[in-house]
Order: sequence, then C-alpha cells, then structure tokens
Amino acid sequence: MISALHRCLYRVSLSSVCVCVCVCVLGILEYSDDTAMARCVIQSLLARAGFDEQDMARRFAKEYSTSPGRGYGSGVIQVLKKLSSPQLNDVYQPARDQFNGRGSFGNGGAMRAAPFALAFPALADVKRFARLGAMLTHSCSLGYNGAVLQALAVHLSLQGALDLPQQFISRLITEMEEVEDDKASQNDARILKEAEKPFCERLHRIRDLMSRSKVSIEEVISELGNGIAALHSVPTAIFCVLHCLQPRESLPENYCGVERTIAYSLALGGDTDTIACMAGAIAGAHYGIETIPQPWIKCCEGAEDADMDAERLHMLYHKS
Ligand code: 8NA
Ligand code: MG
Ligand code: MG
Repeated sequence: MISALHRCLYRVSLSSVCVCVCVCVLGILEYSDDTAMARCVIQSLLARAGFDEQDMARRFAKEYSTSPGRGYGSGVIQVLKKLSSPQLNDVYQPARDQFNGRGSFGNGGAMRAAPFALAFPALADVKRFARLGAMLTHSCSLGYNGAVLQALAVHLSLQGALDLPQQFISRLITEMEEVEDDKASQNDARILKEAEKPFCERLHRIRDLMSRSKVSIEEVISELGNGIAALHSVPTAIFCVLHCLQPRESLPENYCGVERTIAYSLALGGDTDTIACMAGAIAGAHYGIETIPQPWIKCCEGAEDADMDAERLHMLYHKS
C-alpha cells in the first residue's frame, strides 16, 4: 500500500515536471498553482488528521500570499485574497461571491482533489471532502462536482479498478449519477445550457471514444475539451488515462504507462498543466512510483516533500 500511495503522491509534483520536461533540460523545475494548492490540501489533512475547512482555507491564502506567481486563475485570486482576512467568519462565502454569485466552474478544485482519495479509504468520505475542499474556491456545481469526479477516479484507480477499463467507467457513471442528482447541480446545468447531468454525459462520450479503433487528438478536443473549466478538463484527463493503458503509435515505444499518459495529455494542448496533473494522479495510482523515470523525479520541485507526505498520508489513510 505504501508504494500505491507513493505512486499517487508523485503526481503532486508531476504536474509541473511533465510540463517543464518539454521546455527545460537542466535544473529544478518549479511547480504551478495546481501543485501549490494540492500541497496545502495535504498539509491541512495531515495537520488536522482530517478535513478542517478553516485550516485548509488559511493555508490556501498563506500559500498565495507567499508565492503569488504560480499561475493562478484570474478569478480565484480574489477568493484567496479574501480568505486571508482575519475578519472572515464563513470561509465558503468568498467562493460564493464569485462571478456575480454564480461561483467558479474552473478546474481549480479538481486539480487539487487527489489527496482526498489518498487520505480517506471510504468512498463516501472521498466524495464529501473533495466536494467541501473544492467549495472553498469553487461554489458552482460544475466546479466542485469536477473535483468529486477526479477524487473518485483516483480512489477507484488505487483499488485496481483500471484493470477493467469498461467497469471503471461504468462505476464512475453510477457514482456521478448520484452526485449530479441534486437541485443545485440541475440548476447550474440549466443556466449554463449543459446536459441535465453534464459530467455523466461526458463520461458516456468517453465510453463512445473508447469503443472506436482510432481517435484523433482533434476529436478528443472537440468531444471532451482541453480548457480551464472542470467540465472541459476532468473527463479529458480520465480519457487520457484510459487511452494510454495500451501503447499508442504516436508515442515512443519505450514509454511506460505513466509516461504515455503524461505525454498524451500534453499533446492535447490547452490547459496542459492541469490536465496532465489530473491524468498523472489517476495513472500514478495505477502504475506505481517505480515506473516514473528518475530524471523526471529529480528535476521536480518538492519531490522530497511528496515522498515524506506520502508516508504520512498512508498512515492517516489507515487510521481513518
Ligand atoms: P478560476 O476560478 O479563476 O477559474 C478560471 C477561469 O474560468 C476564470 O478566470 C474565468 O475566466 C472562468 N470562469 C470560471 N467560472 C466562471 C463563471 N461562473 N462565469 C464565467 N467565467 C468563469 O481559477 P481556477 O482555480 O479554477 O483555475 C483554473 C485554471 O487556471 C487552472 O488550470 C490553473 O492551472 C490556472 N491556469 C493558469 C494559467 C496561467 O498560465 N496563468 C493557464 C491556464 C490555467
Ligand atoms: Mg496551473
Ligand atoms: Mg492549468
């Protein structure tokens, strides 16, 4: 189990490694907002031995004020500034005020959701805390439900569910049917002119793409997206993992599963750091730390922290 947790945890750093590998060959490569916020989630879960919204919110705010240049989304910066106010009573209020009260549907909640699957063994806890953790910055259901889907995908992958890809996607659909079956989700979907259950609809599209013998990158982008909305990136990340379970003609033959997944995610373009980060988390839980190339790990800012945090999260997982 330790190695299973290690393999997941390394994705925390991989989000930046994989992007930077393409542009730089020397030195330590800095991680982006995705990893910065995931590290806050981990540190909070460990310090409080569970989910504590006040503590997590404080850590997000402090991290942003210490290192504002990590590439945060333009909207979320307002939330992070408000979260640093000592006068704030309700830590969920700044997120609710975003976008004229509609809340953010960005992928910022989903990009930091993997640690919830590493800290809590029970599916119900993974869903509940991934949702609450995301709502600190993303109050639109299309934002926080994306975080729930990402955490569920990591949870199932950690249980070995990717050995049976069709059942993996069926299980996600079943879970998301329930997650999206509430008034707020239906209301947001209607306002944004999406399908009644938008994430379920995208999961069905993934299933269709999986049944095709050939899928071009253009088709993946047009069916699933590659943008900064959770709806246009979390299902895409899941597809990247499923598509790269086997070797692909377009990718080097010597690449292992994690390398294929990361390389393919990057090849889609768009919000590369976040899609590769989310796909890397799901793939990491499946393939294991042993498969990640040492040069990738070595050039990654925070890799040693990830290793230590993995051990501690593993202990928390077994205490929960
Ligand atoms: P966010 O909450 O600011 O959302 C991202 C963007 O989505 C916003 O700035 C808006 O443009 C749009 N948006 C979200 N909700 C609404 C809404 N209800 N109505 C209209 N527009 C909306 O940020 P986030 O935390 O979700 O972050 C998302 C992405 O931003 C992540 O991928 C992260 O990596 C970062 N990002 C940064 C760069 C960069 O280079 N700075 C590039 C891509 C993405
Ligand atoms: Mg980023
Ligand atoms: Mg991004």
